[in-house]
Amino acid sequence: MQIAYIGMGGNIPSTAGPAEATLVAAVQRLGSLGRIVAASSLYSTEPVGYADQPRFVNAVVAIETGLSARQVLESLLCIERAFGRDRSAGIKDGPRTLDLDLLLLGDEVVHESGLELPHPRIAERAFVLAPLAEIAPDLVIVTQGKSVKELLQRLTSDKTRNAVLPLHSDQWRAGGSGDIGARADARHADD
Ligand code: PH2
Ligand code: MG
Ligand code: MG
Repeated sequence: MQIAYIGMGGNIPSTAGPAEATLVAAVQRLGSLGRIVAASSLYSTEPVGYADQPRFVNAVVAIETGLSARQVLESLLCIERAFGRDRSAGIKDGPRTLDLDLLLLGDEVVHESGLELPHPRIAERAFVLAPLAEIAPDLVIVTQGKSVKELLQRLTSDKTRNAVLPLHSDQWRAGGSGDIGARADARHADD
């Protein structure tokens, strides 16, 4: 078993509703990959790469899984399609209903076509590092030789102040990710 960290994002409505509702529904589907052990808050984030589009909703979840990196990737693509993602259409870095990125799988380092681990752009993206820092601040990204917290500090400046804002969402906390908090509380009560 290893921990897979999955980046979630979206900025246009899917059949599940607006991006927030898509992520709520999608995290439930992610339960089919293994046991969800942590989920960040949702964040409202400034689009990176292609500016002329709505803000994104982003989050990161951690899943304990026995699947291989390829198997995780295939499952993520399948869930993206279920929420209307069409990879043959659209602009690079442009609007999307749902994007699920495999960021890390344990300490695996992989350089294959269509599959790079750790995710090659992890250190440049506050919309990934901020939610990841919420659930795994001391995790070291082997290819960077730095922890998530250190990488995020390096990115944070006045310019990026409004780029990544936590979003309060009852829907998200009441959905798949809310169960995690409840389980942690229950465990604490038994201790
Ligand atoms: N995803 C991209 C490109 N730009 N910007 C934000 N804020 N959030 C994303 O998830 C995102 C992006 C390509 O996957
Ligand atoms: Mg992607
Ligand atoms: Mg992406």
